[in-house]
Amino acid sequence: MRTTRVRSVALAAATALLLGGLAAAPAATADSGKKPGASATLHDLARAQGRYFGSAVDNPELDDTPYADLLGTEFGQTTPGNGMKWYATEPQRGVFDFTAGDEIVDYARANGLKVRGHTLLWHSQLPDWLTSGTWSADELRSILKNHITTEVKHYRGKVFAWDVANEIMNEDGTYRENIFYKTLGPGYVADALRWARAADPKVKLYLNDYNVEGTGAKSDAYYTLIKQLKADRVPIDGFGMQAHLALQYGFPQQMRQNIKRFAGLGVDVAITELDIRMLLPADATELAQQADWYGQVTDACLAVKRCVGITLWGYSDRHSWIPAVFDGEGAALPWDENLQHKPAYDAIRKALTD
Ligand code: 9MR
Repeated sequence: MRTTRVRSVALAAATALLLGGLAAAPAATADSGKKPGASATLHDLARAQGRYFGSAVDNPELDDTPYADLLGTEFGQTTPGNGMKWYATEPQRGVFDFTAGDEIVDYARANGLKVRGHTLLWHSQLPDWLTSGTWSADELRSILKNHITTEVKHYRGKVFAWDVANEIMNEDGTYRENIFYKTLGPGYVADALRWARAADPKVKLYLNDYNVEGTGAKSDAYYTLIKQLKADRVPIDGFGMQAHLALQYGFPQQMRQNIKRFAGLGVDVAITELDIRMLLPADATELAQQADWYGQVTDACLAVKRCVGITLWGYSDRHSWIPAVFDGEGAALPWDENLQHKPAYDAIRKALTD
């Protein structure tokens, strides 16, 4: 299975190169200072505005050649959907396996995409040995330090940013009681950031979460935390807003102002996992509203200089985490299941062009 995947990726990469450096060609357009033309990709348009436009990818999706080809041509950035998570990278204590993450890094390199690392620490998708063990604070601290140090060193120079800590806050702005918080207390966040910095002085270090796109208790908690980390000289470079939005819950309040206030703390902001789901079946009204929202998110990012880029959590309805998790919901991406553009695609294009 693994061999087949690697081979098909290599093949896709070779094809891309044979086709005349699809990844390199648009670069010339943007770098030459000319306005990208009608054939420009979303990433070309974003790059002309000093941003990247990307999409996550999960390893098995690389076997879907038309999907992988379009990912490699349309986008300038990717994030592994699962391949760099703890369960995948340290399946046994002290035994590391970077096969899945490396596969995506290789694909990204072959296609000229840069990579966000996701994620060093999360309450979910942890290996059983970690969750089922009983650890003293000293033991868990050393396990966490070793995990972060080893993974960050492995990907040094290969990822430009890390989601160091993912989803560490509750909706009410208190710390999530994950295994690290329960055993180590809130100081684990600063420790994690420091260990990541020690392992790679150049990579951008992010905190990342959902339901933080608008103002509210959860994004306030991150605002306060990042302000404190800065005051304490803890390395923190960015705040990731996942942006898993749903039409039925309304557009996040004051997204632009919220991005702006984080930028005001002296950190970058990235839209890291954008998708906009709806109740199925999708009708024309919902798709139009979705398009409007995609345009609004893009506008909100472009309005703030330190909003560095946008990543879709998969770009087509063909591969999306949503139907499996939210019964009766989906149609969340700008490309449909047949890799055809939806109204959302045109709305993003328009926002990136205007
Ligand atoms: O896309 C990921 C999916 O394949 C996994 O099954 C799921 C497990 O929770 O994680 C998905 O990605 C999540 C991301 O890592 C963090 N933010 C929420 C994303 C959607 O669940």
